[in-house]
Amino acid sequence: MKTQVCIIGAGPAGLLLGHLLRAEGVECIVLERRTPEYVLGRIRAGVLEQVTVGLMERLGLDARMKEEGLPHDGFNLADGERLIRIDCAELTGRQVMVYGQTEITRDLMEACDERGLEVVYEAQDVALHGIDGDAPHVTFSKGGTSNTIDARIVVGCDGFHGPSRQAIIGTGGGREFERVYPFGWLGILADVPPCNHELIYANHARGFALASMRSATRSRYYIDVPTSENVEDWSDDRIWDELATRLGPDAAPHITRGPSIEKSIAPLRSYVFAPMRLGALMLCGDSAHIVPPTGAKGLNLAASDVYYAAEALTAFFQRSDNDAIAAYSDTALARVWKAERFSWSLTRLMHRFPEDGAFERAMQVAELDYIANSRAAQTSIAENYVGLPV
Ligand code: RFL
Ligand code: PHB
Repeated sequence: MKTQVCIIGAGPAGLLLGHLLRAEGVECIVLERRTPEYVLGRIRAGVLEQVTVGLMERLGLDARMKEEGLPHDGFNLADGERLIRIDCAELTGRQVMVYGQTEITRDLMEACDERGLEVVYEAQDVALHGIDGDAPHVTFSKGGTSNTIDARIVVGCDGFHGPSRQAIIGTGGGREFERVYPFGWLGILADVPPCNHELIYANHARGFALASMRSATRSRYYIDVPTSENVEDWSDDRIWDELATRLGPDAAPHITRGPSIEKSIAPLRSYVFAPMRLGALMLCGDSAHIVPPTGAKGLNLAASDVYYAAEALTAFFQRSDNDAIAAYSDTALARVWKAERFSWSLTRLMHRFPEDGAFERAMQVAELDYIANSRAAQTSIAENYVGLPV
């Protein structure tokens, strides 16, 4: 097989990039290790920035998002006593969209046939070759048959555990920056109405909690737990009790309990791999960076990488212009680092770290009080939350 761009991974980054390239007449093939059902079964992001919404609009795949998504003007920080509302719409003129990653992925998947985007699911043993030259190829097997794709450019959209970043590391290239946190988020999804019409991030003496949602009838909640914890030890009742305590007196009376339809623990990590390109291989999304979910930035960063990558690849294949590909890593990383900073600082502010003493706790109290009383501080948080410009 031969194509212009071989994309590895059919998560949101890979599918978005594939559709953007097809819309510009660039040939591409997407290779995905899992089945479509498996990809759709992963419950992840819920909050979309304008960059992500804008790409779906540009593709004309925004109809269901406009119909079912929930535009939010703001969100809340809870400090155990009060709710501090961050009014993003008033402070920045922009909103965020609550629409699940599962739904975006479904919208992108369902448009593949009609738009001629070829996705090979259940592609096993995907391996990258010759990425430091200008004639790379990708090998994989499917149903016991070995296949080779010759491409001009390979884009790694294969998440944190995929082979693309490892291919760069294998050449001795690149540098890793990492911070692992001493807790994970235990998430619960349930078909019950949300306890509040906007998200609440809470810092309570017993730990962090987040009240989020997918729709008016489906709620998503999280609490932080030590990384040693097992999800089997957390009955639904135990999670609901903990949420009611941590979310505090404003929210607790409005929590509707119900059976979980999904329950899992996700570790928290900040990670950046630089550069995000080596020769003919570009990295997008979680393959190059991870943020803790506290700022709702992961999927949105994947979308901004894809935006830059699509522009660069279109210039290259339509006009033989290599400048944007050469600049891709620096351009993408400038935005990535700012989102890393925001996610890290919000994580620091809203969680109780086991190593923290009285001083660190006093810093959290002072910062929350500052935010509660400063329009400048609220504006800074709001502009990062709605997403910095691409
Ligand atoms: P993905 O979604 O991991 O997709 C990568 C795809 O590559 C495939 N793959 C391979 N394919 C072929 N061969 C191989 N060897 C392969 N290895 C892997 C995988 O099967 C998969 O289909 O990465 P992508 O596309 O970069 O997207 C990134 C986002 O998924 C991620 O950043 C977000 O989910 C992070 N995140 C959030 N982001 C937000 O913007 N807003 C949020 O509100 C938000 N909440 C969250 C989150 C992530 C969470 N977890 C579980 C990590 C909440 C949680 C709990
Ligand atoms: C979610 O709804 O899953 C969600 C929302 C906001 C976050 C993280 C996750 O910061």
